[in-house]
Amino acid sequence: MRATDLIKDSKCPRTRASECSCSKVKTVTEALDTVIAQCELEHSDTVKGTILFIQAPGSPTLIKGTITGLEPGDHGFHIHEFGDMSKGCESMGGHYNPDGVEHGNEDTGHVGDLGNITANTEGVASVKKIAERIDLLGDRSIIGRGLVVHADTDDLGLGKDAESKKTGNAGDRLACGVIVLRSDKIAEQAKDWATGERIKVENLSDKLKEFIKK
Ligand SMILES: [Cu+2]
Ligand SMILES: [Zn+2]
Repeated sequence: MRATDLIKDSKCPRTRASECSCSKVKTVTEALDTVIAQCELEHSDTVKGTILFIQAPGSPTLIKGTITGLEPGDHGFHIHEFGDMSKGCESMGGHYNPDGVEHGNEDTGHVGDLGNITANTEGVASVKKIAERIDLLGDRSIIGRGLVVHADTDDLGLGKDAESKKTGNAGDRLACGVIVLRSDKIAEQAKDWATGERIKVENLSDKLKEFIKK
């Protein structure tokens, strides 16, 4: 599908909105740029956070951010199918599952399965992931979809009940947000998250991989 077809669509397949903001990612994809997206968590008085997603062509997606206001411990963390917040986090649908598989871990479960994030005793979770199966570029781009933080631990599909293979028994949806394409020029945004210094776009992916592993 071409970008112009998406714009003509009266309903966005990902956000269900009347205007589709995800069409812009098609233009970026064609230009083979590094893409940066972000998600601001909403719908909670206590749980707050901003998560960044970055992908260079041919590389995994790097996910980084901080979430505060959580109960200490593990919390399920997933990409859900729709960036639809018309009924809060409940309208975001199930886990993003383009391959029609059962819920599980980051390697073999739903594409949207990002396992757990762990909050410390202060209720702060630092998120740093190299997500091999998450794409910002191409037909399986997660831009326009939803990100959800859950109340309970995701059992990664290893529980004995049927729900384990569906949702990982991760419980209530505490906070969520729509994953949006950052509109700012990538070159101007390409700063080393460790030092704040400007870095060359062509080295961005390696630099971030280094940082994320620290
Ligand atoms: Cu979820
Ligand atoms: Zn899942």
